[in-house]
Amino acid sequence: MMTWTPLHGQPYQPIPYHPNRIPVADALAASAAFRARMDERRTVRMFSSEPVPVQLVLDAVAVANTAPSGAHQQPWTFVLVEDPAVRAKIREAAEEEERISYRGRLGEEWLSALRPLGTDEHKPHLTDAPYLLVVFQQRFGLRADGTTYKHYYGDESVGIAVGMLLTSLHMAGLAALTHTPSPMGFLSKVLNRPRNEKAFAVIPIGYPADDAVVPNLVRKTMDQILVRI
Ligand code: IYR
Repeated sequence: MMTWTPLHGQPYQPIPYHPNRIPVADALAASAAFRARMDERRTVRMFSSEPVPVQLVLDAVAVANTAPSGAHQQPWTFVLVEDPAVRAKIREAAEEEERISYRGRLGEEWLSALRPLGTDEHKPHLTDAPYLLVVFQQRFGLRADGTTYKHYYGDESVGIAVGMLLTSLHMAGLAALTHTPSPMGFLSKVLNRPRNEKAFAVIPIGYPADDAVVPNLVRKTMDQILVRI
């Protein structure tokens, strides 16, 4: 395997691609099983502090890194935070922003959309879960010499990568929460990120607490979400 350098400006140099063809019967069985497993995924806000093998999280990040991205620029950086002091700082800053949000900044319409989820400004998961994974979006490419180049479809690319990350974590039996404290500028400072990166999501990862509860949500049905023409 070659080491990564920006593709930007390089010529088109295709290579053959022959992935394993899965027999249809196996594919149907595997996809039905996968669909059922994914239907069990829930966003969790109550975590156990029970330790989690770090390899499970590293594998999920490696899967996220396989996501398709605009011009294959992979405009993401994952910061895995275990240090309790750093996590306490993040929790303090996030709760301060959320207090302002929940006490008026969000507005009545947004607050009533959130009511069924039972969320509020208290964010114990930021310190309870064994890991906090902070996902940053690289707004532009930054070379070692300080020069920059444009990144394309950054929001879409990082969104897809986070989707793949959440899928992997779930398949490893882990719970996660896609938390987007707003504004998130404090994360760049606390985690000392370079000027081309902005925080995209904070993802606590761990096992659910023994007494965890989740909102009683119902998913849309296939006829509500799929149009076949
Ligand atoms: N960021 C806030 C509010 C919030 C917003 C949405 I949209 C949610 O789906 C959930 C929460 C918070 O984390 O509480």
